[in-house]
Amino acid sequence: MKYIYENFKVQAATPTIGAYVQDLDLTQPHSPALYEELRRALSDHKVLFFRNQNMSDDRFLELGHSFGKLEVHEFFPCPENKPEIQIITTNGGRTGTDRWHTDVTFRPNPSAASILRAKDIPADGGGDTMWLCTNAAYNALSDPLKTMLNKLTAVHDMRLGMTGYLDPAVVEKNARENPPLEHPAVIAHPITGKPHLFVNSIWTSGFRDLPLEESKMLLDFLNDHIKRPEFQVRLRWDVDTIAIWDNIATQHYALGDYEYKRVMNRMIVDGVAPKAFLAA
Ligand SMILES: O=C(O)CCC(=O)C(=O)O
Ligand SMILES: [Fe+2]
Repeated sequence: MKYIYENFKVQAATPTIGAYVQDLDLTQPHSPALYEELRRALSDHKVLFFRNQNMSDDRFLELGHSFGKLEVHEFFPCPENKPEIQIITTNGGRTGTDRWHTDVTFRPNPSAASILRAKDIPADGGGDTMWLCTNAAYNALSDPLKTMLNKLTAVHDMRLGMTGYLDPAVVEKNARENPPLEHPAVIAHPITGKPHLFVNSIWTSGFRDLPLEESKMLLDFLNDHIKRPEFQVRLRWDVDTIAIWDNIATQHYALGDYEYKRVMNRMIVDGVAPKAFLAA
């Protein structure tokens, strides 16, 4: 489908997910109408990519605030007086984000969106990020399976994804503060109303009302099903590339195929409690 935008050009990366936003200079301030159009482009394409945006932290914050209230994170370092910007440094290998996931689904209100800017990316490649569309993954299922999933509730458990990646004492503390909780297995997107499969490989422990064996079988199937390349897009980063993703509409995977310092700046937009696509 072709969408019309007034303030910038949008080049779809795939028919399903991802788009490059062109003819837009984010180093300059912009009108509320332009940011509104950017939010529409995000709804249309689920992930937006911007190249060569050598913007100040103030402009970066303006971009973040235009998508909603920004999370303040105590865990990561930040630029001085800008606690909404997280500085995330990794060295490749098993970072934990090299697994398909939607961010923080163990929270009652998982993030609505994330904004990531590459600050230091060596020229040799590696450290790409991939996204997949959870609406396309849902739509590709058979009607009988959709009907079943529409009625199921999934359990999300922070301990599951963190164990083995963080110090056991840190896992314990975090798990105590975030006990397991439930979300519908298929949610209605809060903006578009479309159905999205809402289970992922690192936080979802199973389905509340299924016996263990059936729960495991179904979850394993879904976590395999979502990996079809037709649902995915892949971004090669350059310094000052920015990606904005709709967290509820997607899963992502950060490749660990590099051995250098990779530095990113990140902002997280607060979300709402996911609602079932079909009320039981
Ligand atoms: O570093 C990346 O490319 C993404 C890492 C990730 O999972 C996140 O920022 O939520
Ligand atoms: Fe993530």
